[in-house]
Amino acid sequence: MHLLRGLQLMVGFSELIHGCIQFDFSREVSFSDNAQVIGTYPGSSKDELFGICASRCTNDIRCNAIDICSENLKCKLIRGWTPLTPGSISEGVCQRFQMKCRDGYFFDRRNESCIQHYICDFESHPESTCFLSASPSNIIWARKSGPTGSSGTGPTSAYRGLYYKYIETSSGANGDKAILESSGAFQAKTYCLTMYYHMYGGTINTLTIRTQKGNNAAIDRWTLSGNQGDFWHHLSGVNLPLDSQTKIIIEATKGSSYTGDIAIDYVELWPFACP
Ligand SMILES: [Ca+2]
Repeated sequence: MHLLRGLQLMVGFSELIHGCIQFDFSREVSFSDNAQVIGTYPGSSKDELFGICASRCTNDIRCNAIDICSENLKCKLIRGWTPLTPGSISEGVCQRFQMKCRDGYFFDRRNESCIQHYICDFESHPESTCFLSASPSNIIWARKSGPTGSSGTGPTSAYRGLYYKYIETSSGANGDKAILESSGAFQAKTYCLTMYYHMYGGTINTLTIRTQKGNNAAIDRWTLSGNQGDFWHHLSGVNLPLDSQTKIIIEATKGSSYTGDIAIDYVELWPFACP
């Protein structure tokens, strides 16, 4: 704790460079583990070593871990290190700390840096990592924890965390729509959207993901209708060609009765095509 707090103060100025703000302890390693060392620096205490190497690592795009070594009081910058099973080895005289990206970023090994990754987990509102906001529509995507208000429809809990978004179908008309839209501008390339959806009930209508460029007609990218059972399902990936003028739309359509609650959780948007 003590070390991490000191580190965050030391590297705070550089967090915007790669979106990284902390190094988490991973395991102990041997001082002679030199395979991917790209720099070794001396210091007078472990705290000082932490500050020296964390700051250098954050500013070196090749670096993604640091070793703090009691032997000879040195710290090391580690390149491209793949996390192993956390734990100790007996000869460990260095503590290895893996670079972590701040919320909304993930470590892209190909480019060896933190790149932006959107997540809508609905655990807070507003949510800084989320790319979706409400759009004027007949009914709303409501944020909810626990079961929905009706039996025989909707989830009993979130897929992840406590909160999810859903459409409440106890009021409104058949065919009413709830719409979430992306609010920012994207780079011109194909993104991959993944999410969890819950479509349980006798009058489930339709969930649709589409893209729309400016005022052009929207294009359906994925759509599903009808009762899918009382489960959270994983949508493993939908390719979305985006650019600065193209938005993402997630639309749920109400069915004929109150047993049509449709829910989503943990929507992620990755800055590359689906694998
Ligand atoms: Ca959630």
